[in-house]
Amino acid sequence: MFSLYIGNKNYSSWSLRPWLLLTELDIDFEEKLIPFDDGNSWEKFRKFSPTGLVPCLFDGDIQVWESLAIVEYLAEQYSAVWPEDKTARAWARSATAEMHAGFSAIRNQCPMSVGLRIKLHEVSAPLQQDLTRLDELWQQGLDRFGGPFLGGPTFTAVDAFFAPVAYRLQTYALPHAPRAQAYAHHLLSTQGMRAWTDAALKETFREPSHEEEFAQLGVIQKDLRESV
Ligand SMILES: N[C@@H](CCC(=O)N[C@@H](CS)C(=O)NCC(=O)O)C(=O)O
Repeated sequence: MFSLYIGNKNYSSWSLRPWLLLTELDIDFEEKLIPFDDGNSWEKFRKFSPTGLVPCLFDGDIQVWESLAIVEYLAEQYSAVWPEDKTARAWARSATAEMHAGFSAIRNQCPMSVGLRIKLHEVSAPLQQDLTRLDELWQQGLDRFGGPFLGGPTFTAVDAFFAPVAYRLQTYALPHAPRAQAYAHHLLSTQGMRAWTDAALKETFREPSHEEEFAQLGVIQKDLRESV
């Protein structure tokens, strides 16, 4: 059986990706949630991950780190990881790689918090550019492959990679096109995302550095997490 090491569900966007893929594809795995240590997790995480980062997957004694490598490792055993159609598969791999390496303004200026609702002080020009590209990319996938997922009728790795963005659009009420909104809503309503959301909202752990960052980014309007 697989073991997947992840961080706190409220914060850890990279952990969400392979966790959601395994969950939505109904692949059996053991979840190993190791809480962050407020910027000092490196030594603790190095015990199971060579980069000191989560996620990290074990398949027996085979260790796979980096979310994209985990997805490709799983794809060797489960064809449902990528869309069946060759064109959709090529598009999904490209969009997934773009998410993994790009969208840095969304990732850095809107860190993931499942439970907070924040009104940003400003939507910077780089953030607006990422949002414009996101609308374009999502619309393209949905139009070309017929939805309701980005690569066609089934949930695949490309949806898992954009799942944290669905949380970010919700948390920061980021401006986006109606089509993108409908897709984000659809993602948030999958059984896997509902399970992740429920668990994240139950977490009583708070990482001070993350919490401080949220408070600096804008006005916190709601905190839906269980109180500490
Ligand atoms: N490129 C890596 C990114 C992994 C990453 O940055 N993980 C964050 C959590 S979302 C982490 O482990 N941070 C350590 C910490 O905050 O102490 C991947 O794709 O897996």
